[in-house]
Amino acid sequence: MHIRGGSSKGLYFLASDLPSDTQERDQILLSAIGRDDRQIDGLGGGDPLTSKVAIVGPSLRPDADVDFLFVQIVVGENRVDTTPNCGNILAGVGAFALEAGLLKATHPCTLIAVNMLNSDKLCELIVETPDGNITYDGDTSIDGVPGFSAPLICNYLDLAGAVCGALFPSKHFTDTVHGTDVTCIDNGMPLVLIKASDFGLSGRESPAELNANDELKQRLETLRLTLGPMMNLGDVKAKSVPKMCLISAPTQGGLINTRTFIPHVCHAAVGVLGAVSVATACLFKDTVTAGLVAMPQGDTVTLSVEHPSGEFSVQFHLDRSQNLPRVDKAGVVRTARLLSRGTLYI
Ligand code: NQM
Repeated sequence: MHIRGGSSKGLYFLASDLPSDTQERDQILLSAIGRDDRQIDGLGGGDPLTSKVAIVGPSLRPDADVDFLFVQIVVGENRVDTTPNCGNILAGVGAFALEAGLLKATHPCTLIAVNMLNSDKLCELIVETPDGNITYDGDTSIDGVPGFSAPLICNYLDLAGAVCGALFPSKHFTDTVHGTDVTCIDNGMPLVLIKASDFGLSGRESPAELNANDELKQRLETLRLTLGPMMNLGDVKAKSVPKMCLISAPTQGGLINTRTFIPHVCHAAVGVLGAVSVATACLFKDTVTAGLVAMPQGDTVTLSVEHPSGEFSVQFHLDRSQNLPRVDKAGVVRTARLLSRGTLYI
């Protein structure tokens, strides 16, 4: 099936329809999405946000309903990356599991526990299924997607260090690398935060403007390659993480403003887990967000992360019983839609 999940879209496969040999599997996925930068001979759209794959099957974990593996096809490089997860493609997993008959829907909603294989963490999806049938119609709008659809809730449990093994994998709130202050964080997505002003930018530039700035992209890549091993990710030359996020003060009443490189192209919006990781950094006073953000107070907080095409709100349930706050649950609202189902020729 071809499904829009949040502000991305991808091909969703039943795990049982793909070979278990990963090399053979990856060749099929590359042929399906496309191998060149325009992906002219496949179904991708030449953009990282439309070059994604979900592989879904029944879960062996007693506390999960389905297993989900996310695969990023790296545009124009004829290779795949399974290191990060993707919160947008995850949003379509509930629809796929129901449409494919992996699960039976209940009325009026269906709760689906997804085991995210990329990180071995759980996410609860709450999908609208009136009378036991999935509906895509509704009045919820998300930035980056035109129109309105049925809302679906994604509640992430225990994301800290999902990919890098620790929330602050470099063991510091702030590091200074090549003369630049950075915060390395992983609350679901490995991210490097840098103040836009450190590069002489306002942080309000358009993605097109930033994508045309070769000197900026070179400086970001130099930092990324140095920070990869410090974040327990090893050599990240061929990996799509860490993503690089330029931060600045909010301009629309939100918590913080962002421009995220994923990792070489500036995102038109912000990734789901990317937004969760940025918002998490804002809870700690010694990260590079200090001075830019009003520190969130309270145990349940809704935080708005501004991005080039609007804002993305995350709701955190915090445990403040220890010295430092801990995000117990991160909730986001997304929408998804089945675009097509059929036979793929490779
Ligand atoms: O951060 C883009 C997207 C994403 C990933 C990316 C995502 C996430 O917008 O959870 O959703 O960071 O490559 O789909």
